[in-house]
Amino acid sequence: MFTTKTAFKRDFKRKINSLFGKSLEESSVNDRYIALASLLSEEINERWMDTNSAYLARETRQVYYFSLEFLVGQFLESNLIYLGVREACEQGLKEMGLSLGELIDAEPDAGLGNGGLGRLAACFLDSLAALQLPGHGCGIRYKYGLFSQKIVDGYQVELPDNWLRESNVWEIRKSDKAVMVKFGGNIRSELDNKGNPRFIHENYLPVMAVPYDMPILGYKGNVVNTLRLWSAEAVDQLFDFASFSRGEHINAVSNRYAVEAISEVLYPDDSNYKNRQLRLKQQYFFVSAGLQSIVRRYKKNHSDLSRFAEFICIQINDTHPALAVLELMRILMDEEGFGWDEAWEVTKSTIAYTNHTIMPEALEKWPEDTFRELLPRIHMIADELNRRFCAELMKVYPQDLDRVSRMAIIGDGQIRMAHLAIVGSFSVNGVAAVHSELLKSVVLREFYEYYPEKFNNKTNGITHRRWLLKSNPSLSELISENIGMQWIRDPVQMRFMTRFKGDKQVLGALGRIKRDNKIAFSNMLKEKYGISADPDSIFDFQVKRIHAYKRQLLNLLHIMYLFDQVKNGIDIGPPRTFLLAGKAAPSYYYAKSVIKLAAELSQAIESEPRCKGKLACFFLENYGIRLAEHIFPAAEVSEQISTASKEASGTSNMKFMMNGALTVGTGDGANIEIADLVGEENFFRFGLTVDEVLNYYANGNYRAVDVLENDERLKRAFELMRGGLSQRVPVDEFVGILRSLTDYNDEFFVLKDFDSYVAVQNKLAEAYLDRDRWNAMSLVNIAHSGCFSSDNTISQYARDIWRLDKFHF
Ligand code: 26Q
Repeated sequence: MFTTKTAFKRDFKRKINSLFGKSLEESSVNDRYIALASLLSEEINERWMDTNSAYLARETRQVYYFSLEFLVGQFLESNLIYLGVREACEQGLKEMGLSLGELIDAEPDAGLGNGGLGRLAACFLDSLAALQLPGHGCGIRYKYGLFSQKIVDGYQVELPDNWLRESNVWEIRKSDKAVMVKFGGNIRSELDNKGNPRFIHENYLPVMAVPYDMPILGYKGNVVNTLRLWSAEAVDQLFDFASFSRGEHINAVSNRYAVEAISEVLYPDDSNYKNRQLRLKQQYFFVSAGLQSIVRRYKKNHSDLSRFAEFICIQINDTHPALAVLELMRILMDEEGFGWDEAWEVTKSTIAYTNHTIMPEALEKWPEDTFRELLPRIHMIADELNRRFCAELMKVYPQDLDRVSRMAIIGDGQIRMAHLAIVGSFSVNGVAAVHSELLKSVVLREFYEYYPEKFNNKTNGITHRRWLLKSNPSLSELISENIGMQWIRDPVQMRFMTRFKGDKQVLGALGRIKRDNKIAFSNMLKEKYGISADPDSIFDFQVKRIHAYKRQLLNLLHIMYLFDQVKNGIDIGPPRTFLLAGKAAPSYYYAKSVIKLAAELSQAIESEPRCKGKLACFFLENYGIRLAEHIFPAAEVSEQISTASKEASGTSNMKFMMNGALTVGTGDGANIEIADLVGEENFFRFGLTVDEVLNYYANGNYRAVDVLENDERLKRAFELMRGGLSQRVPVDEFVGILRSLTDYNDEFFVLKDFDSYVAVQNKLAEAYLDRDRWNAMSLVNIAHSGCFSSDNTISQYARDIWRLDKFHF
């Protein structure tokens, strides 16, 4: 592998010639991107093979992270950094008159996730490899990732994300490792020669699961783990030659389409369960394929499947892969001849479950009928498991049949996936301290009482390599200059930066870096979106999925208030630019309306001359990993304003903090841990606490209209929303939003928290005037952010749940 720029230039030109039959001059930007990525792949693939054979030879315990989402984004630049050749490439390309940045930009984003949960899976893979731990991902190779978002006339329009159009250089198709997944049909039972029943699956629809493996390279190490993504393909018999010959071309291929639809597209819903049969097919498809391939690999060098849990651990990312419990039972019993008890022992010692939500509407429940029809054998196993579990509960709570039916796996004609996941696993964790406590005391209380030993907390984290080292090189440099480079391996050492919180020089440098990043961001906005954002204003961001509980509306209400102040000639302090971004689920009407409101407010402010140089607000189109990497380095304020108790953890809060933004936040999710670390004086906290929110829900004594009646600022904002923003907008455009606040009594306490939100925003504006003080606060946040590196999170999973050892070559 090249290490000098001269060697690089030679290899690069050869690669272009051999791949495309073109000279360097004739090649396109995309050709060059592919050539560079292929060069890296050659090196990565060697290390990959070495890692795999070492794992196999040493029978290392392996973890598999099962997830329906992996929001991995781009790989080229990280891989360059991790291999230690970024400089050589950049210089070499420069000498050939080419820009590395242009090639990096040419890589499509792998947007195979909705938001937090999918990105978490990606950060975890990065940390596993960096820490040299044997952990791999298992998911679906969606042909289309999360839709790309256009804003047309203020409305969200969804376009397909065809990320595979130009081929994916990092993946390798492994046809020889394909497995069969069976849907539908019926189950016949017969007695084997010992008189035990055997179950035979007949008349099923076979679906071929073909794995595509992507290498996950560790930071400057030799470990390369695997992200295995499954693609659904029809078996050849499905092509109906008879129909085709009769000229019924559509019929002939329709079965094939029905099968391939399974891995066609990622469902764009988050935090809201919807009963969609294809979604259940996706879940079973990848869980079955993943487990079959793990069992097959296991049998290569183990004869005794009863020791499976000693060597294999499966972490399921929310309940989406919870069918793993039933599928592992099926494989062990039907294919490996285990009895129930023996199979159950193995299954529940192999699987661990992470919960990511407490919103009841997000809990997955599948109608039993759908289940029975689509997965007849899996349904039988679920039924038997439920029968046994209920019998067990009856013994413990003989007087409380209600409790037994509340805790049952199957009830009201539905399969409750969370109950299945808890019963079938040895560990249940939440994703931030407060969230894990709420699971124990409220959402899953009865399960906690029954299985206290299973419950634990693992606060989320983010990979500091992508979210700081790669995306904010100048801040990384400043840290290294002051405390050395050890923090890259051991991010908690970023704490040493607190030494400089009184150092004018370091604080000045920090301020200049932020300013430069803001200018770079403004330039990008101008070029790509035609938006002018003033780098002399406070850059305040709220970027995340649009959801009522995340309260983008609260942010907008405050901006409307400032808008009004400015129009009335009242000073609002330092100039401010509010930037919002995020996608709405296509069928989530309310969320789409919030986007329209942001867009209309933005327009209204832009067309108001008095706002110039004082106030601006923009909604940025198509939030995703790529845009996020530009946003965090330029951010000064991070809006984390969910209704207390609703956000399980949040992870953008950590990314902002790591890049020196100060948080305006409620006491929710990981915000609480952030505030604890940096201290209240370095955090802008506001709003109802978790206990207050829960009390209001319990007592039903909140009256939203009373709050509205007594607040002139809110009344003015309501007028703006009732046609006051623009003549073009019909007066009832935002009626859904307004009704949610009044007629539906403001479920998320937007009006209730408005006053304390405005107060904390005023405090923030005041604090910004003292720049040394502000930079010191920013520095303290950066210094403590190392605690939220996913390296820490993964070390805790590895120690407490997976019992993994670091792998030594
Ligand atoms: C379920 C059934 C049917 C269709 C879709 C879904 C579905 C899909 C995605 C349900 C939920 C999701 C995603 C949830 C999610 O991203 N949750 C976030 O997880 C983060 C990582 O733990 C937390 O930081 C966030 O607080 C949490 O909202």
